[in-house]
Amino acid sequence: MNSFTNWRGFDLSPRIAKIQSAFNRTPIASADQVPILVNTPCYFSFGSQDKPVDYYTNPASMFAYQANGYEKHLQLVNDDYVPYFMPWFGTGILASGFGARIRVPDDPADDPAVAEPCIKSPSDIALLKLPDPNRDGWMPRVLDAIDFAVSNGDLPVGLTDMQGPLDTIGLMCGQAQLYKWMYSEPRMVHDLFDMVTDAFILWTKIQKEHIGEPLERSNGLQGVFSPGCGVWESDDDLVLIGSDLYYEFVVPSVSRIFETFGGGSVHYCGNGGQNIDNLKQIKSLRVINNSPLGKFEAFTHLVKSMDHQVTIQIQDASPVDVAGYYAHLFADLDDFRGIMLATFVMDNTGMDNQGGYIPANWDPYNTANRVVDSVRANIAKRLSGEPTLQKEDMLVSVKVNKLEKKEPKKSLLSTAQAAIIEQIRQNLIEFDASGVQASVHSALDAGIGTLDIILGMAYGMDEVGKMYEKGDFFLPELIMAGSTMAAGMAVLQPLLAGEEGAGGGSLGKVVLGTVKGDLHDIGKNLVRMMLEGARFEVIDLGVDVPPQKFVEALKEHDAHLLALSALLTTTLKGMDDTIKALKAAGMREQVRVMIGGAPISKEFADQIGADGYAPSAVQAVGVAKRLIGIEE
Ligand code: B1M
Repeated sequence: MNSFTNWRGFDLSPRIAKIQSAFNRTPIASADQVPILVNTPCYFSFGSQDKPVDYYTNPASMFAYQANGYEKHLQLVNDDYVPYFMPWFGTGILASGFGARIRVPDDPADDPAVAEPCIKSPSDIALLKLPDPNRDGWMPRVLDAIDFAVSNGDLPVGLTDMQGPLDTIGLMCGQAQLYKWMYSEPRMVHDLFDMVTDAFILWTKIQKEHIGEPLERSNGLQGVFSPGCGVWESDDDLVLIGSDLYYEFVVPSVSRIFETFGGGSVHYCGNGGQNIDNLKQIKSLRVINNSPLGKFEAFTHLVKSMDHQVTIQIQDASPVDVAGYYAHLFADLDDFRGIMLATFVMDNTGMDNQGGYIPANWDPYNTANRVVDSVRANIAKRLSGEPTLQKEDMLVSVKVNKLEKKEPKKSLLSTAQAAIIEQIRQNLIEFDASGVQASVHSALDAGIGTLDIILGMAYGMDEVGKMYEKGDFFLPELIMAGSTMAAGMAVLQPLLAGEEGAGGGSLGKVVLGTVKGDLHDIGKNLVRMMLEGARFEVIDLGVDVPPQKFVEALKEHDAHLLALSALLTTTLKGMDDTIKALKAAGMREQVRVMIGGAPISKEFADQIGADGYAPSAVQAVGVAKRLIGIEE
């Protein structure tokens, strides 16, 4: 399907030419020259309402849904969209080839995703084999869908979802485990990256063989007709890790992939500012596909740092406040060379100006046209030197928090004892687990009480937490600090058990979990680590936990604190349902409920009658203590 310039009577050549010029980064003289591609209908299920029930089991159904939607789109929307068939089966395809189990959603408005990691310990890695795409995991489903579309359809066919090696290994190991191993087992993690990179390349080549396209070109990448490069990979987790780890483990692997396919596109959501210099190091990088998620300054910084060396695709969900969102997004840009809008409209969900998703009651095609008009109008203003924002709408620059220098508390410890506590703090912020254990032993030998030793570690944790909030540390460093603290606590555990009743033992039991329908657990695991570090006993029920399971666990463990996490707007309801289940079981009075996760706000917590809300894992400890009546 090489000369795809006309489809079902629509002339696509002017659109293709416009997209080609964005890939060539041709200077832009008028707003019309910036390609705007609005994906309606979305190929994924999140935020949709009418996906056929057999979407993931019947290639004919997936094809018909997409093709019919594109036809309607071409009739109704005034954008530059060029359709292709996206064989979409969720984000876990490559990981499933290595043995990760895919959770099949009950609800057609939900996407398949990896249910749990398949690598539990470093020794499992030695047993891994390169996947066989004709046999392993969900790879054969993708190939069947491609084969169906090639033989029976009238659309060009693109690659499936391509989570890159960083995300795929994160799904295989669990992100927290992976980040720990990056520090403690770097050789092993390098071997894993080599193997997953080989598998990624093999998997892409086989899809291309089935599609019948050359290595260095692709019909479509992530919903976008992409004449400029052969492959894409999602590096969503680059927002979670700092630049040293990304440089060491990811840059060589993605470079190898992109060199094999004549250039490629990296996708990530949100603010990846710490890794922009690393992105520039990736060989044959042609496109950055970013969902700014309302991080306007970060997006402007990305565009300016890239200095038109690559094409930049903006891939946010359509905002509810269409005019306001794009006025902010383009406020500080005046050169639109190589910029494309590649957004998507969900049937019943829109994005707020902070990147959170909220219910929307709209006609997607009409919304798509509003997006097109607003983007063109804002770009036209910037090209003619006009502001897109009134002065009062300008964003106030984000304040960078400086680390407070705390006055050391007056201590009853001798100078020698205080030096040991300082050593413990130092071991903790250097993630030195054996060092912290040795220092804890020295502290006990020097007659220091367990509570002072824990305070020394907690002070180090507090410092790490502040560096995380300031953006000097990232998720892996928080995880390393947590596991260093756990090593120190292991030395104290037998003594704490003896001190129970004297105030030295557990502060209380907490039942924790991510609510039904939601598989995100990175934040929840951080909350567990922080609570355990603060001496709570945590009963972690994992992810996708139905309300009744929370109720049963609270009864079984005689726990009075319930901590709920959620990352998807669509699963927030699970928190409300869980509180209702507590009421139905007659337990609401005895149990305090705290909630958290990126889409949660204090208002939402109040609305569903939760007792506490914490915006971060660090703050979760304070909230938990307050709820059980401990003032800090
Ligand atoms: Co998903 N994902 N994801 N994802 N993912 C987001 C969250 C998203 C914002 C990306 C986007 O918009 N493009 C979006 C959600 C939008 C929304 O609803 N608001 C999204 C989506 C849509 C999806 C899928 C639906 C995509 C699809 O398949 N179509 C799908 C859903 C699967 C499912 O759950 N059913 C999906 C899948 C995945 C992966 C499996 C690939 C992976 C998850 C891996 C895992 O968790 N094991 C994943 C990831 C990694 C992300 C991003 C990249 C990172 C999320 C994260 O872990 N952040 C995210 C995009 C982004 O943020 N750039 C995205 C770091 C973590 C430390 O933060 O969890 O907020 P967070 O926790 C914080 C605080 O919120 C707080 O403490 C933590 C640390 O301070 N906190 C609490 C959390 N819980 C708390 C509880 C408390 C107190 C504080 O008290 C009890």
